[in-house]
Amino acid sequence: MWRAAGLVGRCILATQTAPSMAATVFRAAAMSTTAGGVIDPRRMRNIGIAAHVDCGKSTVTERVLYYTGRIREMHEVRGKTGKGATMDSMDLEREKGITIASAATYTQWRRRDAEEDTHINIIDTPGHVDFTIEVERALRVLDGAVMLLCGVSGVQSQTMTVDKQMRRYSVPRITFINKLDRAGAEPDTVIEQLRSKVQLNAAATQVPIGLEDEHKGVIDVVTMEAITFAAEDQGARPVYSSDLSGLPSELVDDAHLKRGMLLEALADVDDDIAEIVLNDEEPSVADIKAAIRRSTLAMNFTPVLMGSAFKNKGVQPLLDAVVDYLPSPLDVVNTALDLRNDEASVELITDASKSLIALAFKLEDGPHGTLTYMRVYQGTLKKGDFVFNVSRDEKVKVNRLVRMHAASMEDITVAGAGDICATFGVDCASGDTFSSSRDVWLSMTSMHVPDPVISLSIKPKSSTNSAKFSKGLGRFQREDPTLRVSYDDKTKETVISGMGELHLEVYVERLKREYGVETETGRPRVSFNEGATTKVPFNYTHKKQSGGSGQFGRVIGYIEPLTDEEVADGETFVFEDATVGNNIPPQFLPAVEKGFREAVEKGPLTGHPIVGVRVVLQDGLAHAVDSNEMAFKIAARSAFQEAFLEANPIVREPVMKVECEAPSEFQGAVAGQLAQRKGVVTNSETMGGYVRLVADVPLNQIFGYSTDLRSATQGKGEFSMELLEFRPVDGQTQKELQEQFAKERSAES
Ligand SMILES: Nc1nc2c(ncn2[C@@H]2O[C@H](COP(=O)(O)OP(=O)(O)OP(=O)(O)O)[C@@H](O)[C@H]2O)c(=O)[nH]1
Ligand SMILES: *[C@@H]1O[C@H](CO)[C@@H](O)[C@H](O)[C@H]1NC(C)=O
Ligand SMILES: *[C@@H]1O[C@H](CO)[C@@H](O)[C@H](O)[C@H]1NC(C)=O
Repeated sequence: MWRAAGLVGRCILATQTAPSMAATVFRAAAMSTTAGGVIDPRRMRNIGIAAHVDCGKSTVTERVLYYTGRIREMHEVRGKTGKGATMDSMDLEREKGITIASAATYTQWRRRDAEEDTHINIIDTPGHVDFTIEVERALRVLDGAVMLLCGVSGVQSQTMTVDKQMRRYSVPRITFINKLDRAGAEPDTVIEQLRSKVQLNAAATQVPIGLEDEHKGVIDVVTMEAITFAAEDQGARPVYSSDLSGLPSELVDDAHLKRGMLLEALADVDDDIAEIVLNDEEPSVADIKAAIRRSTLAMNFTPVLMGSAFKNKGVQPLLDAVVDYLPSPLDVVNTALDLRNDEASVELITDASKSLIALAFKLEDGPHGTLTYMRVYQGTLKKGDFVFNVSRDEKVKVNRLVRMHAASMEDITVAGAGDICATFGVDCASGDTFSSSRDVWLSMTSMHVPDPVISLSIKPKSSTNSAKFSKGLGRFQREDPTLRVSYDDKTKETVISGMGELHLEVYVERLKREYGVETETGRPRVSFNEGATTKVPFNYTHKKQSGGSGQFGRVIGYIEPLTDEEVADGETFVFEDATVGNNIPPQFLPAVEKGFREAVEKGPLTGHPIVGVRVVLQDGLAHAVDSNEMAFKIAARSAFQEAFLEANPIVREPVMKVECEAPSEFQGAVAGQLAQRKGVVTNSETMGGYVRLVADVPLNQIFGYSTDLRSATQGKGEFSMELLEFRPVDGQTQKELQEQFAKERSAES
């Protein structure tokens, strides 16, 4: 759908009036023959709305799209109030159209008194607790966030999860307390909780005019203006008034009090405002706004706004705050990894005239094919251009560029640095980096994919679903390199492996929700591995003389564990050819290496792979007639197997770094459960009624932990985990694993 005419004019005008923009940028915009142009990154905001369930994220997003003119009607969001049941199918269809399901939605907002629009991309932030690569990428492409809280329930343990995500990815945020119309709304309490429980330097920039049924609007304590919203026009035209005389005096007093608290909170972290306040001077509105912006970007302050999205109150001032206080792409430092230089980090420059670096961060299957969402970090992505897939050294043509609106899609010809757009027909994986030429080897994502730590057999409940099942898994695999899908020939089962129980559960759930495939899964299995601990020489001869042509091959050398540095670098197996002379004819060397590689695939103790060994081949012997590739491969494999058993082999298991949070009264219970699961607590801290415990726990001990934790904490505890390292299991466990493997093997034969 084309709705670009107005936009073109504005964009070009915008570019012209920005004197510091590079001249090349302007040319790029002017040259484009159809709609679109490069947007000045200073007038761009890429934001996420971070909230846990039921805070009103959908309602807020919908009101934002309504007030910014992207949708024409307000709907009850997803018919939760029962209205949905009576909607006819056309309404449902329309409702679907505006459901903000897309990974990024574009809109424009003209801030009060501003001369130009700000271009806002709202990025959908998945709310999962665990840190899958997909969550990580979504959070990575946004520059700032609006954190939503409910004015009644305030800070909950899920808020802590949201907080952790924001901190982890260094996302500056503003806070909006929603639902002030609800009985029991207490914004002051919520702000107090933000300060004490979440430990944010938070202060109100608004006070409510009335709460619950009486909620009419807010007083902006920066400008000391009352902002009210009329019910008749669905709050579309907020009324600003600096005459507060009609308001109850307690309310005005409260506004003055909160203004003082705001200045105090800012003075704590901002020298400029501190100086003004210390000199007993009155800071100007501009001074205060600048200080709020600086300290929000520095992530040592969050301004708190409030209202009721449902009752159409407070949304426009929130949008103004997005423009005023959240970072533009120019305010954020982004780096890429130089693949030709040991993944050294390189700072990217948000400049449309530089060479292109763009990241594909999300794939979405839609009626028109697969849509690939991209964030342009540097340079300009143009329709018709060829871009290079850095991960694969491949050239792809960008046939179509679009911007996703709430209910429609707009074709564009260029997207400049800082912008977010989508492409069709670029069949790639999420996480791929694109550049403008073969000479640029910068990548936004590391090529090191961590090894999976857990696996699960999985099959569709009904065989009629097997096509959808494969399609879904194929898609997830493309999106997430840490998810592996394999087929076990022996058991005839599909096996998925990944970074943790939750990681796999997310995909099992997504198969159900997005592909309608119910599945049956086996017991999760931990990915152990085996390793050598000492250096052991080998001298192995494979010899067979049975009737016709025989087989002969000898390999001499040693095996040894890799150094810690090599392991840290991600090495798992190293083969070194240190032979001199031609005792092993060169044509057989690849077969020798192949034999060693086959040997490490399945360790003799537990059947899990052997990692962290080096094989050094020093010498060998061949026979003029009987030597061949097969003979050398077998010699190598057998040599390794013999030597490995003498190298004091060990079994290692993944040990996770587990972070738990729960109200302090449950500290004992949580610590006890961790100890029961062989966890070692490495850190614990309490903050405002909450305790946070960090522990090293073997993954094998974690199964079912989320249920246990919930029941021990009345549902208030939460945890997340990530791989810390692989560690040798204790002697007893090793014995058990070996016995179990031996039993399985004898059952097979
Ligand atoms: N009273 C009141 N209710 C609201 C407000 N905003 C949202 N709600 C209601 O709260 C419920 C949840 O709102 P949603 O917008 O669906 O919240 P969400 O955070 O997207 O929730 P999930 O979709 O479950 O993640 C709905 O019934 C909304 O109508 C508000 O400002 N006041
Ligand atoms: C780019 O490279 C990645 C990683 O090798 C690959 O998975 C993807 O399919 C490639 N994309 C294209 C468009 O070829
Ligand atoms: C390897 O074994 C062979 C046969 O047993 C022996 O003749 C040879 O000397 C050994 N080589 C080394 C380096 O030990």
